[in-house]
This record gives sequence, structure tokens and C-alpha cells, in this order.
Amino acid sequence: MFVRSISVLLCVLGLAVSSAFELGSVSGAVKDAVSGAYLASFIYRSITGPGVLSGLAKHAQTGRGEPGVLLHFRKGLRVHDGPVIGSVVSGTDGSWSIVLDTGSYTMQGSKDGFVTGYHNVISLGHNPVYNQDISLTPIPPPGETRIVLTWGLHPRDLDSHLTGPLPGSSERFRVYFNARGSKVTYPFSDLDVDDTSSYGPETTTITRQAAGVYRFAVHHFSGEGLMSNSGAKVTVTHAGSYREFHIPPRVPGVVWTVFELNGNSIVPINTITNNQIQ
Ligand SMILES: [Ca+2]
Repeated sequence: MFVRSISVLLCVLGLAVSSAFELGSVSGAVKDAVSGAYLASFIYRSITGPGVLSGLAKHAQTGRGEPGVLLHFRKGLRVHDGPVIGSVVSGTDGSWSIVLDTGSYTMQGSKDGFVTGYHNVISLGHNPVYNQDISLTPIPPPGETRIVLTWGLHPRDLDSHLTGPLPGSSERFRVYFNARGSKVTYPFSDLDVDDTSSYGPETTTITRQAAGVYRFAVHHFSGEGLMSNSGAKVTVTHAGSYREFHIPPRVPGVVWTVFELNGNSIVPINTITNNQIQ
């Protein structure tokens, strides 16, 4: 069984074993849920040979499985170019499965009408690794911005919060699970999906951008574990460009302020605090 094998692995390594450790679906590394250390950025040498990786290709705006997504695999984490060592196409329900040698890989997902996306995955020999999901963002129409949040198993519920200017007011609007906004009236921004059961995606779309600063933050709403160790990732598709932000590991706090958008300028913030979202 996967969990038992990894516990043995960690004992062999002399590391603290937590029954709550998880396989970070975003980081592609085994993490100790207590310390947050990325324990399998190396893989113990007794784990070798081919292994099964599987997951779902998802439509980022609905969270549902997306068929016909071409998935390419490259050796190493966050490797977007170079030789492809394996490929598979997602099935009618979006599911995919492939056998690759033990190691870490970058999965690239592409399909007509979607922004090409990437996700780090891992193969652990004869221990199958599930839930290695990738979310694909539909290409937004000109002038629209799409922001997609994904994360791992823990914490169970992270939330997307977009704030922005309210014309004629010193207040700011906020679009989140409790006030989902609108695509057709102000703030011309909305939250498509609120995921409350791990992994995401949650997608926020700005259909018409006003002058001023928009700010995107992620809040740890519920579930165990540090948000910082969730492997959370935010992607932004704006004016033909695609940006990725990865949550800084091992930082306490429940608010990850990710970036600001002002006109066509995307400014990374990338801090974790307990401050109010503004
Ligand atoms: Ca949520």
C-alpha cells in the first residue's frame, strides 16, 4: 500500500513520520504535513522502476473532467521545453493514466481553445499515485482576464478573493464565494467555481477591467494543515500572456496575497500574512 511504503521510506531516512503526510499534487513532492518539508524532492533509491500516475484533466471554469486533452510529460519539475518522454490523451470523463519510470515530471496539457497548462507530477515505482489533476483555462476573449487557483489535498478549502476599485468610492469591491460578482454588471468580475473539497480549480474572471488596482488573494478557510504547504498555484491569463504563481512553502499565515493587476501590468506580491484582505 502506498502510505505504508512511504512511511517505511521515511523511517529508513530517519525522518519524522506523520500519518497525515500527503502527496502534494501541485508540487509533485511528498510533504510532511506537520513540518511542510518537501520530503520526496528526492526519492529513496529503493523505489525504482515504472509506476502508474493518474488524474483528471479539468475544465477550469466548471471543475468537470475535460476530454481530449493532450498530455505531454517531461523529466524534472517545472520543465516546459525539451524532449517529451511520454504522452496520453484524457478520456471522455477527463481521466488519464500513464506508466512512467520513477521520478518527477512536468505534465503539459493542451487542447484547442484552452491555454496550455503545466503541472508537476511524480511516479513512485509500484506505488500508484492518484489525483495528479491538471486544470485547463479556456482562452479568454480579448480584454478578459482569467485567474485560476488550484492546490493539493490539504487544507480542504482555500478561497479566491479578488478586490478592485469601486468608481467614485474609496471602498473596494470584493468577489469571493459569498459575493460572486457578475460578468455583465459592475464589478464585471465573477467567481465561477467555489471548490471546498481540495485540489480546485476555482476560477475568477474579469470581463471588463476598470482603471485602478485589482488585487488577488487566497484565504485558508477550513481544513487542516498550513496553507503554505498546500502546493497552491495561481495562474493568470491576461492580454495574451500567461503567468504562474506558486505559494511560498513553510510560511505560517492564512492570507496569501498573490499579485496586483493594474492595466496590463501584473505585479507579483507573493506574501503570506494574517492581514485582512483589502
Ligand atoms: Ca473554496
